[in-house]
Parts: sequence; structure tokens; C-alpha cells
Amino acid sequence: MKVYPTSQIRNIVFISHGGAGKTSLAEAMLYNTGVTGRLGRVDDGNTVSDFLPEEIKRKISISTSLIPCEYRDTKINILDTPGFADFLGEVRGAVKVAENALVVVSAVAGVEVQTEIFWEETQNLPKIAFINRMDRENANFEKALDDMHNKLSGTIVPLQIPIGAEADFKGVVDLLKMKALIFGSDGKYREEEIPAEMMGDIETYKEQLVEAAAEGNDDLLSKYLEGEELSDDEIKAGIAEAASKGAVVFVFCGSATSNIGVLPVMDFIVDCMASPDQVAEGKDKEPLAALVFKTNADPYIGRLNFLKVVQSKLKADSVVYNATKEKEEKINGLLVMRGKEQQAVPEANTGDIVAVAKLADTTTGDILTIKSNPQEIEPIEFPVPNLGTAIEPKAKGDEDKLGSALQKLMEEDPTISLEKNVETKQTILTTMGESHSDIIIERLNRKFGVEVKTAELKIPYRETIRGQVQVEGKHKKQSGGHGQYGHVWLRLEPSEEEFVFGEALFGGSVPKQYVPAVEKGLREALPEGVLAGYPVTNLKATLYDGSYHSVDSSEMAFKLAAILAFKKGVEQANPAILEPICNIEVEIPEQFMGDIIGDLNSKRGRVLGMEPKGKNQVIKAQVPYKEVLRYSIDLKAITQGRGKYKLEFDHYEEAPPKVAEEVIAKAKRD
Ligand SMILES: Nc1nc2c(ncn2[C@@H]2O[C@H](COP(=O)(O)OP(=O)(O)OP(=O)(O)O)[C@@H](O)[C@H]2O)c(=O)[nH]1
Ligand SMILES: [Mg+2]
Repeated sequence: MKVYPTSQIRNIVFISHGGAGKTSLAEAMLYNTGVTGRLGRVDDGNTVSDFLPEEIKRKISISTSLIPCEYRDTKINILDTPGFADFLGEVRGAVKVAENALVVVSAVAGVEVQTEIFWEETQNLPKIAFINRMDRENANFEKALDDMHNKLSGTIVPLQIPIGAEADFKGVVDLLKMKALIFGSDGKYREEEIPAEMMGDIETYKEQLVEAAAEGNDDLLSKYLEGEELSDDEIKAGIAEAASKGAVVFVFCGSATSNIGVLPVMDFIVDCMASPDQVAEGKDKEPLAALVFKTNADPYIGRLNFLKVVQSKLKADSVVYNATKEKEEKINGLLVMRGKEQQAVPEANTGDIVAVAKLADTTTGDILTIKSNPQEIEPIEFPVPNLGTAIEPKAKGDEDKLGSALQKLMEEDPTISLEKNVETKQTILTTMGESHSDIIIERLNRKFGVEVKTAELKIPYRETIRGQVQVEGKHKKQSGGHGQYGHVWLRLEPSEEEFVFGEALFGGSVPKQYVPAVEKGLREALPEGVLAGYPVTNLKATLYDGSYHSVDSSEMAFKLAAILAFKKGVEQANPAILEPICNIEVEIPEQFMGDIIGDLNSKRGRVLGMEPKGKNQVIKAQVPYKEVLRYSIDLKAITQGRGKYKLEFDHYEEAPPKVAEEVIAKAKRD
């Protein structure tokens, strides 16, 4: 593939709800440019874009694929993203490096929820829309268009409208050319006269189009408003300007899998969508600035970084400076990637998207620049995952292997995190959702040969006492010569502090030298409570009496006496189970307020307040951790994925009897 100048590059991210047809549309474009000899199909698992085994198995996209097409001397860098909410991170990375977006809408299902969400994500990008699946049963262009007007922001105006639908779908009317485009099975079309019975509708659509074209620039607009007729060339120029500025979203339609209506979209991308130099401030500017937006970790090939040259150009065989990691990196080769295929290129111009293999320290989000004048690029904001799953290797001894495999996977996916909980001893993998977890676990096995089993998250309960007791502990042993003797009286009582030790001895009943041993014994006993074996907290112990033996007493004997007193005392002091309580902040569109508050109440939550944030509402509440372990799933279900939340441990509280009983019963069972 040749090196394209900036003006001949179009970066376009495909977004939509899962299954609308992004990957199929990308495949049709590859076929139309002769890259593939036949049209690949998602259902047959032979598309260029969905090449990962996890994608082929599920027939969905999981990872963003870079699909460059060369068309009319222009390089169209398609970024085919996943439509499923769990993979929002992949979408964010791709949106960051694209100047344009193409939104696929199903003519059958209309605007689905992820499409609405991604539409908001791409608010700043010029967009076009493709109403797809026109060949399917129940396809309805007008309904889908209405749905877009109702659910999506901005000025949305059709440029093409379908001729027929479902099995009779043949082609489209192009409102600019004022011709019917009838498609053959090769994706090409011939122009015909518009069927007479469509002319009524066409007039109305055409008027809307001319009005939209006038939005392109002020001259056209004033001309239009003064009632003057715009020439075809003026309309065309107005459309291009309105589209590349993002003032109007023009709508196309067709069928990706039948390759109908695809070629005109490609022409529009070349003629009317923004090239990087129309948008980027980086045009003609030095020095190098490039953003890594995606990383693939392969156990054999090594690391592959995808990056966009934001400023200046990037050359193969050069040394760059990773400003994020503060390390120099040697670029050995630049690769143009297409799905899993790669081709070497000598350089990449401003705006182009390429890949680099085998960099030592570079990962997603890093900025490559030069050391003497490092540049800054606004970072990609990846979503924060919050579904935790406890994992461990199936085979004992695979712990290290699992650890290093996860480290590699975290390099390629910034939306997973890993934590070892010191209290529960569990390794917790946090992901964007259940499917995401499943895929990570599958990938650990496929790429790194580590089989993993999952477990429920353990909750770090605590134990405490509610009453005050005075308790005796005596450790006395007479075994032959030297005996052991330690004897203490302790007062145990609740405390605000985690643990307080005090001493109120009088008269030398326990010699001073043994007091530290008593405290040590108590500290050793604290981690294992008497009810269910959880750490004991919020307790004050005061050593106020005891006795000793001039020969047999020792530090060890007093330590053991203290432990005995502690166990007995805690049991007598009305012990209780404490459960962790979290602060939760749930951000949702207004219409879900009632449902969310109802759900939080049913989870024993206490709503503390709410406040507006943009179009959304933020509900602040406190809720037991136990009830929100899998809140991300509940929230997704209630809001169809339109909500997000933050969770943070706040404090411990006495668990209600039912919960305490469960915890104690479970501890006895295990
Ligand atoms: N009949 C018909 N089926 C289509 C059309 N476009 C896509 N499909 C089918 O719809 C399903 C989903 O298509 P994809 O191209 O994988 O959709 P996607 O938007 O990439 O989906 P995700 O990757 O999951 O977000 C596949 O079974 C396709 O064969 C179309 O125009 N007509
Ligand atoms: Mg796809």
C-alpha cells in the first residue's frame, strides 16, 4: 500500500448497537475495492474484521479492527468497533483517532440503545448514517428515520431513499443526482429514471436536502433564505461543507450483506467527509506527536501498537520518545494493518493510522514524540470497569503464569483491572461486564495456556463486641521442672478506634515487663473472631489485674493467657458481625430515578441525596457491599446500559440478624 498524503486520508469510525451491520458494511467496502474476491460474512466467520477466535465463535465484534480501503486514490481507514456495551473502551479509543463517524441503524430494529449512547460519545465528530438491512423482512426506512429524529440529536437529513423494501429492495434514489441507482450483485449500480410513483415523496425529501445544503455556509444560507434557487453545484458544495463540519448528518440506506447502497457511501466519504487536515491543528506542524490508541499483546509475535500520527510524520527506522513512559523507543518498521494482515510502509503522514511492532515499553494511551520538544495530546478517557470476579488458576502452581498473562492482557485492554485482596486473599479481576469477563478468561487460555476458574467474591466482614465484660485468662502448666504461669484480668469494651490497649494495673499484680506480651497476645488474637473467623475490630482491652509466679512466669505465658482471656471475653461480650458499607454514586437519565431508588431501597440502601449532572441525575446513597457485588448487571438491566456508577468503601456497620446468621452458618459449613 502506498503512503497517502493527509488530504487523501479519511479516518472513519463505524459505530452502532450490536448487530446493526458495521462489520458487514466494512466487508462490502473491502469487496468493492477489490481487497477481497468475495463478500465475507459474519455468519460464516470469514470477515476481515472479526478475525479473533472469540469473535468468530460469537459472531460479534469484540475488538476494534482497523480496515484500510483504497478508493479513488484515497485511503479510507475504517475503524470497525464492537456494538456491545462491555466493549465501550474499544469504541472510545477508536473515536479518539477518527475525524468522522458512520452510524449504522437497522431498518428493522431502528435506533437501539447502544446507538444512542455511542451517538453521544461521538458528539464532536461529523457523522453520516447508513440505514441498513433494507432487504430484511419488516425493514422500514421511514420508521427508522423517524426513530433517529426522535432519539438522536442534530440535524438528520436523508440523501438517499430506498426503492422497495424487504425482498423487493433494489436500490436507492439519490436526491442529489435525482436518479434511481439500481444495484447489481457486484455492488455496482446503473442509473435510471426515478419511478414515477415515488416522485411525490422525493420532492419533499429534496426540499429538505436543499435546505440542509444551505446550512453549509452563510452565503448559501442567505441566498436560500432570500428565496433564490441553488444550483446543483452549490447544493453539492453546501452538502460537503455541512457534512465535514458536522452541521448535518446525511442519511444513506441499503443492505450491507447484499452490497446495495454501499458504493455511494464510499463516494461520499471521499468527496464530503473530513480529512485529518480539515480538522487537526497538527497540519504542517512539527514535531512528531502520535497517540497509541490500541495495543495487541501476542505471546509469540510480541506487542503491536496501533497509533495515529497527530502531528508531523512518523518514519520507519526512527527513534521516538515515549513522553508518557519517559523512554526512547526504536521504530523498526511501520505496518499498515488490515484485520490481521500487515504490510510494511516507509512512513506515515499526519492523520494516518498505522501499527508498530515490538516496542519495548509502549502501551495504549501513550504519546510518541521527540525528546527535545515533547508534545501533549489530550488523553483517551477509558471507562472504569466495576464487575469483580474472583479468579484462580485451575492447576496449582500456575499462579505466576496467570499473573504474567493477566499483565499482558491489561496492556491490551485498559478496561480491566486486577487486585489482590489482602483480607479475603482473593485475586479479583474487574471487567466491564459478564461477557467481558468470559472473553478475558477464554483469552487467557487461548493465548497463554492458563486455565482459570472463577469464584464468588468474598466479603471482608468484621466482628466486634457490643457489651463490656471483665474476663480472666490463666495459662498454667506444671510439666516437670520449669513450669509456665501467666494470669490476667482484662476489661473488654466497644471502642471507636479499631483497637486500643490500655493498662490499669496497681500494686504490681502483673510485672511491667509482661505488659507488652499481653498486648502482643491480643494483637495476635484479633484477626480471628469467635463468630465466623473474621477480624475483630472496634475493641478496647484494658489489663487491670492478674498474678505472676517468680520462677514460672514468662512473656510467652502471659501472651497465651491474654489470648485465652480474649477468646472467652469476646464470646461473653455480645459479639456481632459487621458488614462493609459503601458509598455509591449512580448516574442515570432522569426517567430511571424511581426505579433506581426503589432498587437501592430493596438492597438496604440509604439514599443520601441527588443532584443533576448535565442531562442526567446523580443519586448518592450508602449501601451494603454485599448487595452491590454485581450492581453493574442490575444497573444495566434497569437502564438498558444508560447508567454508570462509582462504588467506594466507606465504613463498617453491624449486619442485620438475618445477614449475620447467614455469615455465621456459612463459616461453620466451610
Ligand atoms: N439481511 C441482512 N442481514 C444483514 C445485513 N447487514 C448485516 N446483516 C447480518 O446481521 C448480523 C450482524 O451483522 P454484523 O455486520 O456482524 O453487525 P455488527 O454491527 O458488526 O455487530 P457487532 O459487531 O456485534 O456490533 C449478521 O448475521 C449479518 O449477516 C443486511 O444488510 N441485510
Ligand atoms: Mg461487528
